[in-house]
Amino acid sequence: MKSLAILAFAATTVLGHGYLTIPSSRVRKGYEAGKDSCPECTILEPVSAWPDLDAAQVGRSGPCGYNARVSVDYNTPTDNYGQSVVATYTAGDTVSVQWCVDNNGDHGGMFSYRVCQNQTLVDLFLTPGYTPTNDEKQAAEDCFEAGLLKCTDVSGQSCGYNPDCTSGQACYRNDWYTCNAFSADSNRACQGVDGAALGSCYTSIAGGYTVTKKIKIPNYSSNHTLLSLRWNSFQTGQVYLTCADIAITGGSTGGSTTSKATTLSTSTTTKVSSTNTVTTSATSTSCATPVSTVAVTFNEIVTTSYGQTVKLAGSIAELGSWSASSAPSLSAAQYTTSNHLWTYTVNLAAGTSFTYKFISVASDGTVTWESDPNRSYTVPSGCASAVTVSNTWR
Ligand SMILES: [Cu+2]
Repeated sequence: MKSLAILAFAATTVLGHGYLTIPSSRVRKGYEAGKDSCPECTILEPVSAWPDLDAAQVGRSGPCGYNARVSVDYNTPTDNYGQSVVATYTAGDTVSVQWCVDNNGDHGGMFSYRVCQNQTLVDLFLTPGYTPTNDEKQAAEDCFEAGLLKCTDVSGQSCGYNPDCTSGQACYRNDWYTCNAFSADSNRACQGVDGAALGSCYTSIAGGYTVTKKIKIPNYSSNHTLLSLRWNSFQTGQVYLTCADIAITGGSTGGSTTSKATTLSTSTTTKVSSTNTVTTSATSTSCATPVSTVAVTFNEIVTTSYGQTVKLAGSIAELGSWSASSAPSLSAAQYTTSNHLWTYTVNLAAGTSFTYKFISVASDGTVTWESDPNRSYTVPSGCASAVTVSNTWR
């Protein structure tokens, strides 16, 4: 491991961004408590954010976000947020929600609100002091994606397509919410949703604009769950994830609301099975003409020195059936001093599930495996013929 170091993306060159403000997100409460000086800087990067809105794996950001500027993981409840709800909604009701976009970082794109109806998974994010693993964060994210609160579920709300997206692209969908054209002369990008005045909400960099939409609360009950906002940037390889602690009453499909006392003991025993279950179920077909083969691009951020090779070993034959010598090599063609990116694209049958790890092979042949646990992935069975899976060496 001497020759490898995880690359830290210390700073982003693009200023400004956004976060969930109504209901009050953990990020907003962290800012209000003085724990976060840049609430709009909770960013997942660098990832493939466009045009496939679901392609990016969430990594340490999870569904609640990680702010690398201030090193705060919002997936972990603290005294300032996460231990009580900020709003109680009634199942089936239509309510207004809002996020705030910074004037210097209005990257356009699309956004979605989601509720994960698997209380066991959500409880991992409600346990004070507990930081979910990256696999738990991804399992939860898959559950949130499956729990999309569709724009089109709100009667009377007009749901448009993004002007920067063309028919046939994965972003061409109106169940997500869309910002206006990135280069529009007026009402441009996300500011264009409300057309609100500068400073209508707080951001630390250049002042913010509100972005307001209506969501329909799902038919679900929980005395403590999470509403997550995911904004995929059009301009940059960035995704913004924030969440708010909410309650939902009156739902008929009632999720069992695990008490705090039992959360810790159950969560530790259900991690692996819940990860696998959710990953599989989240890839169910939702497409008129599903593709049979998907070009899966694996991105791995890993700092290497001259002579090193990075390979992708996994449980399926295409990835060498766990044999380091048979595992395919990644390409360093896109590796730069500022972006330590290795990539590999492989055609896999839709629906294929497998586990994998990246390995590093030194010039003398010494093999270094990533740390446990194995990564897992299921090739989506949908319309997308190409997807990107983004990872960072661990
Ligand atoms: Cu930005």
